[in-house]
Amino acid sequence: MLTSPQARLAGSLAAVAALVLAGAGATATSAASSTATGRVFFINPVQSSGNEGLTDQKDSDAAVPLSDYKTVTLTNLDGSGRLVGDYANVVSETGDPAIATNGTFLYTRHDDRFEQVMAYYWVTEAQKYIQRLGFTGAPGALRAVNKESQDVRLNQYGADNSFSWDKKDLLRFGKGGVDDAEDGEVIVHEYGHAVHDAQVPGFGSSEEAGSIGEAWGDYLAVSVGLAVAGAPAKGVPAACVMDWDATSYTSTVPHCLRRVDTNLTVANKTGEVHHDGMIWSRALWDIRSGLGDYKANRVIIDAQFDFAPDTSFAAAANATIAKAQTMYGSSAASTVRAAFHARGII
Ligand SMILES: [Ca+2]
Ligand SMILES: [Ca+2]
Ligand SMILES: [Ca+2]
Ligand SMILES: [Ca+2]
Ligand SMILES: [Zn+2]
Repeated sequence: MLTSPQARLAGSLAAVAALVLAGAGATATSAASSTATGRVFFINPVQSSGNEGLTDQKDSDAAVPLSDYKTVTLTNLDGSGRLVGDYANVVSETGDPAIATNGTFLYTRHDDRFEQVMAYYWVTEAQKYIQRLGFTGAPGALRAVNKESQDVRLNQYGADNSFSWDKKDLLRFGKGGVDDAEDGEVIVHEYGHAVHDAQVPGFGSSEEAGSIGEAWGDYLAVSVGLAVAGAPAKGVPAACVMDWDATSYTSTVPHCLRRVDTNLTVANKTGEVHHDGMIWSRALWDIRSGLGDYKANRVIIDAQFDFAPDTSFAAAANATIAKAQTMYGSSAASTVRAAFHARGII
């Protein structure tokens, strides 16, 4: 059952500056092939364990059992021993930088280096997922999107959930409530802004475009989590966004900062981009249900190249329908049209 949008939005990410202004940044020129072992949340400990009773407890290790972590392979590292590679360049602004000892980055959540590992892993996995959809820039393939070593900064002294996307093609994660980079869905959401801006510089300059940006970040976070970490534990809705970060802000279960399966339509618009984004993200969720994640996400991402920086919902919906028609034909286009029509967008 859904809680009210207001309840879900209490303590939402309204302070996040979703302004996307910078260019796509430098393109990595050499393939980094080093790997290491890292310890992460997969994609967050609420989603992976099904335990909605987990709480931050002031960043204590005791708050989350070791069994809720997962040991993974960190790929595409440059071999320097730092968390720098083809798709992520992680910098700690305030804490010790994580440096591999014996090829391992094994920290727990009270250690600030844990969030650095999370940021490297989930940014890299998000880019690899996008490339598996075909967006590699190779001859005959779809265009690359943000295929570069994305700068990511961890700031452990930030008083608020100040992770933001600013003018410097930079992701920054703060520590309000649960440290933001302890939730892989927060990381991938922010990465979604970098993706959008790499596709259309300055994207998000109207309220509806800003809402599409928030929606896309939420939807990408859910998509990457399902693709990389698999189905959530029993009882955790797949459509729930930021299950772990939300435990600091929501009192109802399941803990979802937002969802991608609400029944909001344009009649419910409030003018707040995270709220209104749930209108768009539900349409994306329905397109995914109709076409399957592979086809849906190829259409959705490729269409985003055609969105104006200040697009309206309707113009972006029509561009997405046209893309579905081009890539997969009339039946797919009808599925996409129905998803947007159900939200009152067209
Ligand atoms: Ca970038
Ligand atoms: Ca932490
Ligand atoms: Ca937080
Ligand atoms: Ca989730
Ligand atoms: Zn955002």
